Amino acid sequence: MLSDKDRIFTNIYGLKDKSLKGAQSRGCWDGTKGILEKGKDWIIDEMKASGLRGRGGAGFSTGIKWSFMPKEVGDRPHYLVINADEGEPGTCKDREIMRNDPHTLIEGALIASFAMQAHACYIYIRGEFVREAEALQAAIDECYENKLIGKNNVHGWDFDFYVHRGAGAYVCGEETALIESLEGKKGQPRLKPPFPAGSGLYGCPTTVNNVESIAVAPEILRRGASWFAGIGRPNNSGTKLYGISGHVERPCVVEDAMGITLRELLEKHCGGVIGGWDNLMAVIPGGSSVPVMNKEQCDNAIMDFDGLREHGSGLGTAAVIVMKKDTDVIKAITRLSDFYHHESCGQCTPCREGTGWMQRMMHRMVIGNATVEEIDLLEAVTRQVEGNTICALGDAAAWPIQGLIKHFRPEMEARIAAYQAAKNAAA
Ligand code: L3W
Ligand code: SF4
Repeated sequence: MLSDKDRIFTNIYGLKDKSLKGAQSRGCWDGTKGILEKGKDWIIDEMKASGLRGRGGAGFSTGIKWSFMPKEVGDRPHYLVINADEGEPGTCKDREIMRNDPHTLIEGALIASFAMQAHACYIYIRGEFVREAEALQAAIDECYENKLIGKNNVHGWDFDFYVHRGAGAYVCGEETALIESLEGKKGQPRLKPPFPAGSGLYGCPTTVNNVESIAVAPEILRRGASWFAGIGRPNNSGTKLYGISGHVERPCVVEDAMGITLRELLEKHCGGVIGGWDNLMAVIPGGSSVPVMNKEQCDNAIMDFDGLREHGSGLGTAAVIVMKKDTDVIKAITRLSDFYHHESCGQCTPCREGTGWMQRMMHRMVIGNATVEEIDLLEAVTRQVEGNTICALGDAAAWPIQGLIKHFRPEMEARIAAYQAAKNAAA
């Protein structure tokens, strides 16, 4: 269990003063210049040693990602881009950072930019996050006024921070679509490689990181990599913001240790599942892009990358969507199929066509207007989409359905049988 002193975010519920003065009283911007004076190599090595894995969903090592940037700046400027296009269904953790603890993010952006020799950071914020963009801009303005950032600032590293508001496309959370959109183009993912570190924003070396990944960096560097690495399990270290929604008594966003069990997470912070643990039917543990788990899997689920992979699911964005026993899980996954079909950018055929096929089949499955053989056909469609697309949206559309078929096939077959019975009775 995470103690209060190990929490990085001290104002996640907005109960305290979020201004610069308030943030400084809680330790933010403390010793930032000293961190920069230790040098970029020290910072990157420390981030690697902390074991921090990207908090946007993919879990790639943050320190290793930073190390991919060219060591010296040549004729192309370096950029840091922060992905605040938080659009994954169920996910609302970065929103709380920007709204209530924005100085953690700005300080992290300065340090990360220095480590990667970038003088500019663009934050791409979801268009719907109006209040968050305002709160962030107010904090940025305070930092400029107090010379914490900007030209000739007190930290000795010229650094500008720009807020760019998105316009509502989920796919712009994919890093290369985000870059295209920042450049003023249609937000469609690019083929990788090249990765952004080689050719990113305006064709220049760029690193794209999630909000939480950047916001935790200052505390990791202040307290030391071994402190962060000592929380959680090897390869799955640190604290984590979990966003819990659905059928719990008190949905919330909370920071706790990686490696906490799912049951403890729900019972400690959310008052448990409505109707008690035995009333649980299913959980999507990491935002809508990871497979749904059944009750038996939930009984033994450990909330980290490896723990959830053991159950064929994933930590993703750590957005935990809880469903109690009377939930129509087929309908819930159908709703996700609608979402992915709507959000497909359409540039690759398996995703453009496949999300439509999956959506249409799910709409028949939800009322049972299908045959049992078509469940296998649906599974085959998901397998043809998975891994055959430019970006992860195709996988994200396929995996929830695969999880449904794997764990809730009897429910699907019963729905089909009931539909047939009703049809026969009416005939
Ligand atoms: C240089 C290499 N860089 C990998 C970099 C790459 C990227 C990162 C991870 O995200 C996840 C998915 C869902 N040289 C590199 C390299 N990189 N190899 O590392 O890359 P990758 O390809 O593993 O994943 P990704 O496409 O960036 C896919 C999640 O995103 N997702 C939804 C996310 C939603 C939110 C939100 O709402 N906040 O984040 C949808 O699919 O979990 O696993 O930076 O460049 N050799
Ligand atoms: Fe666009 Fe889908 Fe292809 Fe991603 S997988 S590039 S969203 S069509």
